[in-house]
Amino acid sequence: MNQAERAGLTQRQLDSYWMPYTGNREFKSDPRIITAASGNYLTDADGRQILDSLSGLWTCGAGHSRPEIAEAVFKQLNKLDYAPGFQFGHPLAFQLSERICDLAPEGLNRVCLTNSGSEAADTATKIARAYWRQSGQASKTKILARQKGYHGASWGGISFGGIPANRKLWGQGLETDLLNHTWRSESVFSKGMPEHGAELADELESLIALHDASNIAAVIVEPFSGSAGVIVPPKGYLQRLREICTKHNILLIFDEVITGLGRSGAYWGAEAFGVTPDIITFAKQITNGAVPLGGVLLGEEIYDAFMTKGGAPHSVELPHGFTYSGHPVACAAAMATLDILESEQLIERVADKAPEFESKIHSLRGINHIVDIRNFGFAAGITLAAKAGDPTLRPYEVALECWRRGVYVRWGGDTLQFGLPFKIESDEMDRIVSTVAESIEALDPA
Ligand code: PXG
Ligand code: PLP
Repeated sequence: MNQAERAGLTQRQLDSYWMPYTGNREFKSDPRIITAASGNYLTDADGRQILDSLSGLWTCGAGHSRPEIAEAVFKQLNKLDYAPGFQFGHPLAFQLSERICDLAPEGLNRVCLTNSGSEAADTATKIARAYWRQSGQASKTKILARQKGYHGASWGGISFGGIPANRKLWGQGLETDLLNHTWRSESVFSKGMPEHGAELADELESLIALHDASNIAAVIVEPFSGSAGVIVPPKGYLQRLREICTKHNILLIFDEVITGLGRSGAYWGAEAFGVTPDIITFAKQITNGAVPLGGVLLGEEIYDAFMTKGGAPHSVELPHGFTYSGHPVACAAAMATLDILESEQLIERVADKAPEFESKIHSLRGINHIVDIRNFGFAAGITLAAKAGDPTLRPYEVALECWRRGVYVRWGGDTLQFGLPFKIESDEMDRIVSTVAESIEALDPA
């Protein structure tokens, strides 16, 4: 019996679902089925308790199945299950937006709500293009981004995303160009931000020279690249991007779907890295993963460009939105999540414990096949040497061995990725680190 059978699933059920970003053939040959989760642990179909080293998919920092969120969601469903968000409103969407603005870096004081990080990236870049058009500069349409960047799976995200495997199947997307990523072989095993490499940002000047600022709407980057395996920017790099964008009148967008809401040891990567963009996108941790919700934060200068050019007063200034934008149940989950982050001081906790995590994860240096370790806040990535000419094989094998040993570790490309639960205990950190070491050793005994 495999886990699907033990979970009561039929082969037809297993076959019916085309799983996202999954090796469906491999998965269905030996399914890994999660049936419950609580705190820092997942429960699988065998009833095993599995330590969650990625907080779901970077989503559940406050721990799984929080009763406060469940209660808020249940109450909301009974009171107002849904309200049309186009031309009508409900209180929670406004209250949540104000609260996010209160937490935002100075100057970012307007919020759009979406259902996911992909929609947030689409929304942010659509607003950037429309903003320039509203401002009489309609030729500013190109979106610049960065190699190894991840901005979701919709047409926007795959057009300006920089992970090769996510692009190759789809053909032509939007007009974009990509900066180089900031991973450098000289900087391997850097703790936190690499000392050197700020000058990599100067490549933006070359791309601007090539395309001309009059054709560029925005630059979108993750403060640190998450999906690519936690690639942390060199000291001074983001400051330099900010200066160049300001100099050339190009909007700077930080995609904070992973770095936002605590993961960086601050509410925003912008705060942790000391650089304020023009637009921030967020998702994931905003509801602790319990209900889909994302959004975009921007300043009133952008908002006002639409309000003052919107035509007749009853006309729609931004013809954009989703059926579920600002869904009351998602807003209720977000309010409960922000309550928890504040009352349990979880972001302060991440900042306090990040140095402990840094030293523990870097203690893996020297283990066979580990060729780089990177970290920031409660995030880390480990690069493993290619096996049999395939860079993706070893991370997959190691992560599955970790799963067998009771620790959920995310693999992607040539990396293992960690996004610790904010309430992780020291012995649980130790267990993650020792399980990775033992798994590598077990697969390939010296
Ligand atoms: N931007 C960033 C920076 C992200 O990390 C998205 C946008 C898209 O969000 P949605 O909600 O549409 O998936 C993401 C999502 C991983 C992993 O293992 C990362 C994401 C999703 C799934 C897995 O690193 N990031
Ligand atoms: N497709 C059709 C036919 C629709 O009517 C709608 C929304 O009304 C959509 C797609 C978009 O759905 P959503 O607003 O949930 O993104």
